[in-house]
Amino acid sequence: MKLEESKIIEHNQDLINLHQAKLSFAKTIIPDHETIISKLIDFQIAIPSWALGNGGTRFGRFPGGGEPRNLEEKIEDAGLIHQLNRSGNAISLHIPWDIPKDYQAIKSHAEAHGLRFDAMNSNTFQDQKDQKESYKYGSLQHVNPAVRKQAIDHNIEVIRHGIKLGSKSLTVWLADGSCFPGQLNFRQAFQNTLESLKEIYAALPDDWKMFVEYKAYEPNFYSTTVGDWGQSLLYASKLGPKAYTLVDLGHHLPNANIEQIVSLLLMEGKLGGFHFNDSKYGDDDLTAGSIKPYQLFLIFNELIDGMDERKMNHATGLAWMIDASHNIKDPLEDLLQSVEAIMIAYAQALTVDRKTLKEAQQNNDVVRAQEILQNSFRTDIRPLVAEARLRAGGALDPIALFRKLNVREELIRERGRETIASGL
Ligand code: PSV
Ligand code: MN
Repeated sequence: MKLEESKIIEHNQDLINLHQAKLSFAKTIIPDHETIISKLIDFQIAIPSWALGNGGTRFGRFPGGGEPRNLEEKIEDAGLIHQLNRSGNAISLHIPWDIPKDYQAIKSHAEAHGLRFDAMNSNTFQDQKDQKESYKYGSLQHVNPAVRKQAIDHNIEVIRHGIKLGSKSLTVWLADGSCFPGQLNFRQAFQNTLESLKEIYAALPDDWKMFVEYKAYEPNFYSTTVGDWGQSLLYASKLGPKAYTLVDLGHHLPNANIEQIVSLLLMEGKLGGFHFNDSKYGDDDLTAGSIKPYQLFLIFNELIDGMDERKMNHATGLAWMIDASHNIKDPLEDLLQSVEAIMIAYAQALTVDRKTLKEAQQNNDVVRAQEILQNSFRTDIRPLVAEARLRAGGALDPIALFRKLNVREELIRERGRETIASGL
């Protein structure tokens, strides 16, 4: 399903007066607003194919209806989000859930929706039907070389799918670890994983990147073989220049200082990608910015600081993606909210007066430093975010338009109420 462009124009006309009033006030209090708007227009966040349906929890799943039934429909849904906000021009696929039947046709379908293919994701955390070896006790870390080989081959196959789609990166997230003390020899698990990753790395095309995603726990509850940023950085450093750490916001132990992690990874030139979501307790996969918006802002503050230091392009220097799951919200509305929260945090961080902040830091003026950050966080930047959307051809209020056009009802009519998105 595609929206008629005239509906977006009509919607914007209805809201334009109020928007202009808010914008002109924002412009009076935010210096450099034109630069911020143009950076916001450039900034794009990839949508994961597995977040377009209702994920549920291990206790139950409550389908919302009209969920995408195949890769084509997942692309259409990601395209819808992009049409509404013009900030999500890429989709990230998970193999084997999203294996295309016809690569050229899928590529053209994505192009027709203004999308390209972001990082490819492998899956060695589940056993697939007819799979020879089981991943019950790990994949790349496994004590049995046959299991490791199967997992390595799978990752290489994922790279091949990605090459045909024009993707440029592979994200490896491993569920590998142990549930009980004594189950695993930590050093052997690390070495096995490293050797396996080296074989995958060797299959990467020259212009590709490999992202090593870490996670503190779950599904293993005693140890995880890529459990934190230190371990991920070790793998990435040992692998070589095409390997980077990927930070998923939900993959830390409670109260971890993620902004500091981000800052140091950037300093080392080893931060590669991001999975945005939010959490209260663990890997809750909630809407970005819904629980800890100040943390999201502080993370962006470090991202901008570190990227500017290395002269990196904000839009293209790192792989930006949402990785969330929706239990009770409409997935498309939830993703629209996430993108909005990310854009707001990015825009707020762009307003930080870095020169004065540096002076405050040099003078140990703690109060001033806090004032600078909180001033940026508490300034209502939303009119600039809306203006960027408007100029890029999106809707001033994407969720309001999504509801007004009865998009979900239309999708249910087209696809049915009981559909299940392939994958999670
Ligand atoms: C694991 O929790 C994770 O964050 C990884 O990125 C996976 O690939 C994704 O979720 C989907 O299972
Ligand atoms: Mn993730």
